[in-house]
Amino acid sequence: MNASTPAPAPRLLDAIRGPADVQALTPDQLPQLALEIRNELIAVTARNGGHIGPNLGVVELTIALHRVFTTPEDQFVFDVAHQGYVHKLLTGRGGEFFRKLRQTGGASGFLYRAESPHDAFGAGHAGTALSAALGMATARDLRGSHEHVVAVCGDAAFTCGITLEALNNVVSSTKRLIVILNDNEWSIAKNVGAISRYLNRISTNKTYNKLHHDVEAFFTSFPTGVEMNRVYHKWKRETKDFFVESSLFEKFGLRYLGPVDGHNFNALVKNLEFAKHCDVPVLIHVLTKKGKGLEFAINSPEKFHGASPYDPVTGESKKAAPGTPPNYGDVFGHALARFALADRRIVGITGAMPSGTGLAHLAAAVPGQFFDVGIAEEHAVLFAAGLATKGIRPVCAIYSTFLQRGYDQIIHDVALQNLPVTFCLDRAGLSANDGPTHHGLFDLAYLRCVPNATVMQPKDEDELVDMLHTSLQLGGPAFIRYPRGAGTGVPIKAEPALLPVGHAEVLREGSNLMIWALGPMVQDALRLAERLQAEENLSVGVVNARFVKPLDRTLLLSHAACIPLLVTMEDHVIAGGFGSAVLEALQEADCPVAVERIGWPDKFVEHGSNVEILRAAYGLAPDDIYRRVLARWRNLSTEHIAADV
Ligand SMILES: Cc1ncc(C[n+]2csc(CCOP(=O)(O)OP(=O)(O)O)c2C)c(N)n1
Repeated sequence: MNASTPAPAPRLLDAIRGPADVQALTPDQLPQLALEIRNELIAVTARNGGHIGPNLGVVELTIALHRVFTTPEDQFVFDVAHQGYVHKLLTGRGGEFFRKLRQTGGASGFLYRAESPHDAFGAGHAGTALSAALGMATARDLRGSHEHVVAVCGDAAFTCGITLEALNNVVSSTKRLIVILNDNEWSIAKNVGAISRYLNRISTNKTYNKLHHDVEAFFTSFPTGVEMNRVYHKWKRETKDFFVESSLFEKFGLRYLGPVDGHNFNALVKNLEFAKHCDVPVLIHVLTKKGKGLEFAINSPEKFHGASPYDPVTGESKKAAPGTPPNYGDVFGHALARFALADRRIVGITGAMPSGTGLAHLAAAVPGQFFDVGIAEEHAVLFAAGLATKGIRPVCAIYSTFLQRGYDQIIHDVALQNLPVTFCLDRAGLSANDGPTHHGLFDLAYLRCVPNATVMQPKDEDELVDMLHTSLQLGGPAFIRYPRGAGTGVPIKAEPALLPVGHAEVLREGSNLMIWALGPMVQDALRLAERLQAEENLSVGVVNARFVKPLDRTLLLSHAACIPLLVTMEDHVIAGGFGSAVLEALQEADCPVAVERIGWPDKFVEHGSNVEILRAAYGLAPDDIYRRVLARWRNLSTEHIAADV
């Protein structure tokens, strides 16, 4: 810049340190703030990836919320919390912290109570906002305080059972709760189900829209603020009969307002001000555009719901390095489509994740054998159980972390009746930049205690296809877990193999140590064995465990009988996982062999830039594991020598 170049005007956004700064802006500055926020969201997510579409859609809504309410005294509960980036930018989490969104040391991609006092309730899973907000509003009433509680729910949250359970309880729990229904007609894919169709009818219905405009006209003739109570009562009298009594939400006892243009500051602020003064729970139906302000995100809402890094001008995703193997999810989806074409009894079920799970391939190949049930994992599992009673072979594709929702149905409905349902758990292990709400680190612990369950994990994507094929021949429930992202690049056999259930695969013999590894840890185990052999001259064997349940006890006990140290490796928490299954089997056989268990500790693992960084942070980098195993081996050798002496 030379002396004659004018300095760029300072951004309004850079002066925002909290809600007071948002409230100090004049109304005519708000569009400029919105523009700056959108530019920041695009710049950061283009580099780091993230939930760009949902956040672009709630820029005006979030600014309006912070104009009308004052956090942290007032409290916002965002459903899923993937749309909380704008809230972060307005509550002192901009600048470098935001630029490192979803990276080690930067802002999380969701909301956390530990990250900011402005995050009243953490989330990452869908459908929790209304229940949590209702609890908070009820606590406020019990304590006699006066703050406002606002739940911000997407339209897809209303496909979740919990949201409907909360809705059923609103009126009996509190008189003061504000619910924002942020309706953009999309879940990750297009929203599904009867409620979605109902909302669509409201937002396109002329009577509702007329009502909305009349309400708007009414409001614009009155000042806001101190006058509001009088205005409200007059308005209530005059419009009593005008309320659309048939509104679903009115039937649940909530005052329905809307639909409101979610990109119009004036309309948003007026409706929020109005709701703030109501003495009944209020639902404001806000219509927004997912991806607003970014043409390609508007045109491809599914791709830009949660995008990987992209070109901010063209929208093209950053290309994977040449030769990158296909994702586990895609391999699974293609294989299932192939199996389903050959066997019409096979169907696939997703809870609102057709592309994430790979089931979109099934939907494209055989749409009649594909079901998207919305964000309704409990229903997905139970629906599968029902299908299975009639000879259908359902495959439920649900991320490891989201299957936690369907646990009772797994036990009570599927396993107890020994129904043949296959569960495919993508994202087993870390989902690094998403963080603790999305890591799939608990499934082995919660599944291997369930009678009748077969629980397995492939070492590569070809074995995943074998496992899927094998599971479809079983007479009871089967669970296949596999990690996020690319496979190992092995070729997929033309015809899948039927795996012998409960049999592990010895990949390398050894006489000093035997490593029993699960899933992607098999590759780590092979490298570890090589290195121990090369650097310490140890004879190290490797077993691809394949089945956690039933465990290959015969092979395990044969190793335990002649090898002094067994090592288990898993991408799962140590507590209750694969290593624990090994320990239990050895203990039951009274077999006193030393076992070193490698896995994640008893902690919630935060988000990080990538898996390698997080592994290093928890002492699970390959070097750490090498040192740990070697130290255990040396200790053991010393103990043996001492015992011999
Ligand atoms: C229990 C659960 N299942 C699935 C998901 C994956 N997921 C994240 S956001 C989302 C869609 C949310 O749609 P909506 O609430 O309408 O918000 P929008 O993104 O459209 O703003 C889904 C299915 C999740 N977070 N939690």
